[in-house]
Amino acid sequence: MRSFYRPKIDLQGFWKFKIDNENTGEENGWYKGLESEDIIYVPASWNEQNPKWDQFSGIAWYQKDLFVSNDNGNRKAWMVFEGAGYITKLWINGEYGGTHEGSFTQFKFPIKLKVNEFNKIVVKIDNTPSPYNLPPARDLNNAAFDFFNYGGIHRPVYIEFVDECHVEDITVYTKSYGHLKVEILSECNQRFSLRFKLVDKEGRVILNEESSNEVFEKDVNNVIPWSPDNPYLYTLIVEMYVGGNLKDSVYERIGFRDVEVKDGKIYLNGKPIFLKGFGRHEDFPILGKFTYGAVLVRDFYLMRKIGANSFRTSHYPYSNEHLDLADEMGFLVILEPPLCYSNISRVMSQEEIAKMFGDVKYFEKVRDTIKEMIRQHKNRPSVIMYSVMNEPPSDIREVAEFIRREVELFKSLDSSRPVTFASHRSVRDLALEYVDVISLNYYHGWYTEWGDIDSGVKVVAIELEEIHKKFPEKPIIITEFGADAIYGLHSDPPQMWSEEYQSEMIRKYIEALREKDYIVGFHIWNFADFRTPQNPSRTILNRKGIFTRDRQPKLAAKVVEELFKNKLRS
Ligand code: BDP
Repeated sequence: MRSFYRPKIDLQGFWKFKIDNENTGEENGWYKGLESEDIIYVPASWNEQNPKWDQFSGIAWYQKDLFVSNDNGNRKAWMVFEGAGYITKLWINGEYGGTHEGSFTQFKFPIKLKVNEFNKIVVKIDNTPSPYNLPPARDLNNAAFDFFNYGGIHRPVYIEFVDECHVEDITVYTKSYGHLKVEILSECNQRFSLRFKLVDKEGRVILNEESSNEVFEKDVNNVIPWSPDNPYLYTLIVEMYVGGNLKDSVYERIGFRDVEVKDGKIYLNGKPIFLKGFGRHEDFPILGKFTYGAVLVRDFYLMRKIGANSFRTSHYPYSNEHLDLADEMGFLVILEPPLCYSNISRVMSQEEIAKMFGDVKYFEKVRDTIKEMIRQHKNRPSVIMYSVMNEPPSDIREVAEFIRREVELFKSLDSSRPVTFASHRSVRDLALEYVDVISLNYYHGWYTEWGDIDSGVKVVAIELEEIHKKFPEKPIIITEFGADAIYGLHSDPPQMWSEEYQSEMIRKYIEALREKDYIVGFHIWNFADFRTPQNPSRTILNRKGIFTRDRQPKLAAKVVEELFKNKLRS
């Protein structure tokens, strides 16, 4: 939900910064103001802004002094973080303002500001790895996930002012034929009325109706449906009035579309779709986990040029801007919460894993994060499916049961989208029965059968047949496959780590599997190289990108373009 109406103070810029190695900041009253000469930029992770902070994964403090010259008509204020963490704690003028856990979802704290004075905004960020964090890690280089554990205020922060009477949330449901249902969550202890406006791309107001009801339902005539070919967006504006006076105005960019899974296919607006695309990451030199708009534009044009129409938000919910662009440019998104367990056995034992996944408190923490994610992104036409997690150890009974409950939770929060999870347990997975679409990650030819792509592909083909036999009605997406290639490293014949090996592996997987009718998508791992923890199988970056970290093409980019455009269904 966004607003052009609510006054806002953007807190982007330079902040004071101080590392708290011993976690003594709170007892020493740092929340009243920091003594430090260090400067940091927000938004962006702290690590690469100064090589001294690069390997730091603990507690750090931020401070911004803000002169507020206008009380904005006595409005309430809150501070919005679009993403910071892992744990964020806020103080304003020495007064505690709230705590939030999780790096990749938006949250806000109500605040009180002094007018005509400087206000001290102090934020404590705790990015200490822990096995019970989402996702789990033991330390910087020993994590269950294969991406760098960046810390800080990664995404935009701002202060927003609202009237006592305001819209708290909007939920939009659409159907491609023009059905529109809007549910409003409001906060107001006076009588109010709402006005719903729908504006098309050309700026024509095609609907303008008043209602005192918080649920608004309507069939809109002659809508243009949203699809990758024509990602037509409408602007839905909701205004709130008390005694004829405008109190709030918020909007969403919406699309008319529906998603359905049946007879082994995924349908968008009644037509079967085939997903061609990538697992991605939010990762860029110096910025860390902040995705700068210009980089996103380059990425999306590169994806479009190559013939891609889809990606998964591996392995955490992406930023508002990232998904705004998917809505605008017509990409089909699988939205994933920050639940990634690929290397969990490096972090904990089998018993500890079973215990964690059986723990009620753990489920509640996961539930809260999922709720935040869905609340933030539920109105996006681009989000066609949820992936409830990545590579859980789902050959363990307790984990499979956890997934079953998670799927139930997703369905109860949003029954309009199908659900999947990215499995790397293949035929041994105990949770495939719970999902609408089966997603499989395969690295035969890289982590096993290394150096021998043909043998790797054979294993994949056999395992796929076995899974399909067991679940003939479920569509299957290959959500990860790929090989590392060091930019500029060539080899004839193709050998591991060369650009040729990477292109051959991608080509052979797609050529061998594309005829299988039950496969409804290929996501290559990964769109671009990205930074990882240090370990013996990584050279600073994971090199499975078909583009480098600064978005230059490797040999595979051309090969993938040919495959996506000419060898796969559209
Ligand atoms: C998969 C993970 C992904 C990794 C990838 C790899 O889902 O996060 O980066 O393997 O090893 O297991 O490259």
